[in-house]
Amino acid sequence: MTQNVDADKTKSRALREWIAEIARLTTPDRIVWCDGSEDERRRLTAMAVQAGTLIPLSQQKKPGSFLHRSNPNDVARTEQLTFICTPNKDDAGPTNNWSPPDETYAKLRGWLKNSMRGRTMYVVPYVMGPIGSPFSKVGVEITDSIYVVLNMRIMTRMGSAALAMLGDSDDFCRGVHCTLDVNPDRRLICHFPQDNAIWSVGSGYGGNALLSKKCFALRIASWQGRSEGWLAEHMLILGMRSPSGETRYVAAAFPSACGKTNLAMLTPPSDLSGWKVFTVGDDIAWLRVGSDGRLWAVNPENGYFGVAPGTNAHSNPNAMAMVGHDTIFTNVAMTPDGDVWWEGMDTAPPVNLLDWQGRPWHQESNDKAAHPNSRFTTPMTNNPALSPHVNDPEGVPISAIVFGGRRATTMPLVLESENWAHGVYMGATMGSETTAAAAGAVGVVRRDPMAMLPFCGYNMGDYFAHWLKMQSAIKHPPRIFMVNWFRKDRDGKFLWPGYGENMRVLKWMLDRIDGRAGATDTPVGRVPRLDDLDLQGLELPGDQLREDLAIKKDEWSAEIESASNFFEKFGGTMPPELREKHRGLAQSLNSAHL
Ligand code: SAT
Ligand code: MN
Repeated sequence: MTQNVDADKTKSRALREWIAEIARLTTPDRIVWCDGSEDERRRLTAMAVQAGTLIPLSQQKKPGSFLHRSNPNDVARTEQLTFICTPNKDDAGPTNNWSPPDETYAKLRGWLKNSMRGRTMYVVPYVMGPIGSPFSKVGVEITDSIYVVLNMRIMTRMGSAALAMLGDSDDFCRGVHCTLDVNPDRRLICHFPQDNAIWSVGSGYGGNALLSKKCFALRIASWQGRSEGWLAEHMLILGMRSPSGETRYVAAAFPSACGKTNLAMLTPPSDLSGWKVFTVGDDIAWLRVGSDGRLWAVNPENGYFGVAPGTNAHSNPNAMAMVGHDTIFTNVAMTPDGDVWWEGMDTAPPVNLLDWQGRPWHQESNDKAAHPNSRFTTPMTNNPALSPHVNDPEGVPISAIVFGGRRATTMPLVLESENWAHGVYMGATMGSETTAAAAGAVGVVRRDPMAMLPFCGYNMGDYFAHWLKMQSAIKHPPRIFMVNWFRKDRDGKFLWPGYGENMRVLKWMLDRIDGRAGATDTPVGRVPRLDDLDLQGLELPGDQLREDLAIKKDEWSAEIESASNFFEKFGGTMPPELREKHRGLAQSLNSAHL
């Protein structure tokens, strides 16, 4: 057993002491510091293959790629087991699970005692944000999972660069991850924002185990953002280059598994010739006010952890290209010739398919071949649409913020806010039908403010106040919009074709900002009229689009009622400005003739 930490690994005494402390607790057989090198990747991959953690795919069909099958009890984030641990319960707020730090540490220490005996403890230093950016932050994840190390290597800027950035500082996010025996009874994901620390136990899956992602870059970072005056958001960032060569940037928040990755790397329809979309990020944005008074965004991540099912040459051709090599697939189905398959791939399922658990699968089977939350982990450099500005230290300037959800009714295709406060209200009241990204029922509408309900590391009432307060710091605020690609007609058919055609909606937003496109006022915001949208070459019956843009009084009355109930939860922490906005909207809706 090795417990002495090589002094030559890091200049940070705080890091050495912390590693030694966790090693004393977990008593691993050995400690391995990850350097992020290609050689290390090869070595760890070979070990993972040997252990059966990774299954090599056909090197002709998917060069450099592997399949991982997770424990069937461990296939999505577990929100009921995710906790914010602050001394004061109110700091976590009514929408987070809370537990007191001392008790929680004691319980976790009990579980972790000698937990890495016979195992290797990997020390994974990583940077969130571009190397060399003053806005980037260092994290270190201790883990006993090679799968986690190999994923972290794709998802973050991992290894020596992070130790170089840390130097002798003690300012890093301390992440302890131990898979234990993947037993749901001993599974907890705990955040200690005051200690800049995360302890995740008993799960090896995605957002539960890759601590850089939801745990650090959203829950802990949102806490830091509040005290440091910036925003950590569950948003994609995309650039749109117009035919005249100008690029504008949009940040957009949607709940997990609502097509953020597809939107972030959208291919514009050929009718909108000369337009091109570039991806800056597909999941998380750190937003700060620049010296020019605009809002600037960086993507803290280095790769994509995208939902596989539904990804195909039509929904996301760029994603299909990027997962063609050097990708780790989790819980997808495998073909007999060593390729991958999932529902919605647009090719018939091959015979002799193995399902996500490695069992023979037949077309008559009622079960899905790929798990609905099966994923690909791909480096962002694989993305043909990657923005050339993804590593810019200051980020990219944001012209528009978009909030969106998955709603079968009520929400029009697009809605423009009157001003920042109204936009914050739109975000705060956003709702969406639940998806497979989190364990639990699928398809139920829940309020998911700014798509941050599962990811805000503090009281959401205070979070709304922080959003409102940001306005005074942003001299040139982005315009805020709401979108819904998922509205359905009476027969349950989608009213809008979605995917690449969503470009038409984004284009309308830019045209609005530049004063080139019209809109009509409704009591709940501005919507385009049919001829305000660029519909060139799109075959869509006018009535269908009108239905998609309609604001219906009965639906909105129900919406406002349900938002009231949600607001009630927050009691005194709900900013009066939002309550006021809410009352105003309810009144104008009441007196409107729609
Ligand atoms: O499992 S993750 O949290 O990383 C993915 C998601 O929910 O968006
Ligand atoms: Mn997400």
